[in-house]
Amino acid sequence: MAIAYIGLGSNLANPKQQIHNAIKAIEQVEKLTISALSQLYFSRPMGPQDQPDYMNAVVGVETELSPIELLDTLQNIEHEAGRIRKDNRWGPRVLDLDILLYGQQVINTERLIVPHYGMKVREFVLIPLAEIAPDLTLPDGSSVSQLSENIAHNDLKVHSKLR
Ligand code: ROI
Repeated sequence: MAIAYIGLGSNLANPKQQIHNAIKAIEQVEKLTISALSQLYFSRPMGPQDQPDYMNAVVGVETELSPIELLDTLQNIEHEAGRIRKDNRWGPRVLDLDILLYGQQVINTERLIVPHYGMKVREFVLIPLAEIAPDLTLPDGSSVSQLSENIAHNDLKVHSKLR
């Protein structure tokens, strides 16, 4: 069993509903149990500014799935939500589910890079992650709370509780 953290993001097609639906979908997966759920955050787009604001959240899961099985599972959920994979990389998206961390594993393959390459500079990842796992450290030894305290908030706000 491993503990993994998943970042959720949406800025199209009713983002709040997308995040709620994604959490329900994650809960339905066998071999995957949600153990922690951040609040729902409102965030300004990182990257091109000519796109809607985002809703973001982070969940902690206990899983028997391997990292690649977890990736396949999350991509299926994105697909079900109507995500089109070839959407341009920094453009708006219906649903984005990123594996942020998988235990303390470092993975560098074509399909999967863990820890998520952008997580240390994204307030919409670090702040919800620090909310649910303040004592967590990354494989490189950096502290999630410390990273989150030192990052610009860029207008990040709690929008509502997810439960
Ligand atoms: N910006 C915000 N605020 N939240 C996201 O989830 C997000 N995801 C992305 C890019 C386009 C980098 N910008 C984002 O993929």
